[in-house]
Amino acid sequence: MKDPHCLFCKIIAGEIPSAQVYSDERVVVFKDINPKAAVHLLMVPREHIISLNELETQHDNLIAQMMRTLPIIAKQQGLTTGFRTVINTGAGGGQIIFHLHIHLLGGNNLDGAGF
Ligand code: D5M
Repeated sequence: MKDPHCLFCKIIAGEIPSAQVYSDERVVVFKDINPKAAVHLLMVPREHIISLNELETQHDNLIAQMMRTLPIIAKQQGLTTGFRTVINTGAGGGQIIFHLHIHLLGGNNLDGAGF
């Protein structure tokens, strides 16, 4: 489950500090260290999944739970008018940390398709 070289696995294990805003048995949500919006969170599965490319059918329930949890967290963060989610996949998609994560952004007037 845990990759000893993975930054996000270390954050999930509490070995590296983070500003955590939510956790349950399957996912952890913490503040992005380099925020691109007033609210910029990262939702990560506890399981070490590299990216969307590595998803298998066994992850279907996990992904559904993540999608359902995102708007709940957005509301808790005061994002009442909406929010943006971003998933970077692979180096060509701008992924830097190779542990699946969903960016949750808001609190600014986000427009267009930009990040
Ligand atoms: O985005 C990876 C994101 O991870 C990027 O927005 C910075 C963030 N990051 C990197 N290190 C940390 C720590 N230690 N805490 C919180 N956030 C962090 P990607 O989609 O892979 O390009």
